[in-house]
Amino acid sequence: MARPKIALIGGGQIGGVLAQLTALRELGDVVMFDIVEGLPQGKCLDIAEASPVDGFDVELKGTNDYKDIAGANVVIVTAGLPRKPGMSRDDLIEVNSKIMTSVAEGIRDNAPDAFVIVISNPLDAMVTLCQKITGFPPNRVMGQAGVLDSARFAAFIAWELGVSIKDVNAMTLGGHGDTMVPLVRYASVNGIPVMELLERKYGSKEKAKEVMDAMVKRTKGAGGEVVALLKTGSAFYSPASSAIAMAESILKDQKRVLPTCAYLQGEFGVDGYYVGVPCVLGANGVEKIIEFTLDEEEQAMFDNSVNAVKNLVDSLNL
Ligand code: A3D
Repeated sequence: MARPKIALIGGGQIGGVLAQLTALRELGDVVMFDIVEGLPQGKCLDIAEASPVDGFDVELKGTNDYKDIAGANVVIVTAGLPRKPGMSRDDLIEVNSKIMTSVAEGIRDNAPDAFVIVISNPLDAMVTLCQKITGFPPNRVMGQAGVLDSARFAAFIAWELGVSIKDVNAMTLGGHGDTMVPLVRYASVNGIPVMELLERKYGSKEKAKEVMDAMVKRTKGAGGEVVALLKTGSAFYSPASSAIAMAESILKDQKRVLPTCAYLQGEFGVDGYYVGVPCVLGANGVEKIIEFTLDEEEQAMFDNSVNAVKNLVDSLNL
């Protein structure tokens, strides 16, 4: 049986880590496309030359020709500019829309059966554009943001409580921007509500809320925190890990429940927009959108986030 084929569009910071993780986990053969000549070829050669050390049996090929992505099972898109300090993700919309248009055409014409995971920012708008141009069914075009935003939230909780990140469960909903909604009420350590644990740690509801509010704020600004430190680009290890978790769930039909930027058709009261919600990811891509009840405050925050996504996406005039 042929090995799965994973095409990476964009061979920059995230693209490089995606290629390395795909190889280390032997998810399949890698084709990395970039418009810069030599960049994807060099990165793939570099990673491939580590295969005798790390012991992985996959092929890695760098290319500047879209024809080489033919037959890809999964395509992960990182083509586009990242933020610099002081920029919002939305500031990237003009330049990255142009890039996404050519990328989506390349995918449509050369890998018409692929599942597509978009990472390029502004995420919710870029996924929407990618789906419109490829014309692929929405279950095959999705965005990575929620796995990362949720991982950041979970990491802050684990560090605050001094417990293993393996036992923390936390999720964010909504768009990939400052309006995202970290779900405090459902955050738990092996099912025990995080708010109860914070209350026990600090001895009062007020202090617990103060600590949680700070973690929520940090989660919403976590991308910017890394940008401010790096100065020359944005986070790349954690976004790559997050997209690989999604790709792996699809390639291995794991049916993991992962927060995914998915096309909503009435779910959570949203119709016709891509927004971050929990989804079952399996052999058919986004197999199911998992709905659950939000309380009044959560719903209001979610609606606010959806409105921010709508404003941005509507500005594309698709
Ligand atoms: P970077 O290292 O600049 O890599 C981008 C690559 O895209 C470069 O190698 C470019 O040569 C390439 N490229 C530019 N135009 C094209 C084109 N037309 N076709 C193919 N390739 C092209 O950036 P990065 O890897 O750090 O980030 C990539 C994108 O991911 C940016 O838009 C970031 O804002 C975004 N990002 C998203 C998240 C999410 O969680 C959603 C997190 C971090 C970064």
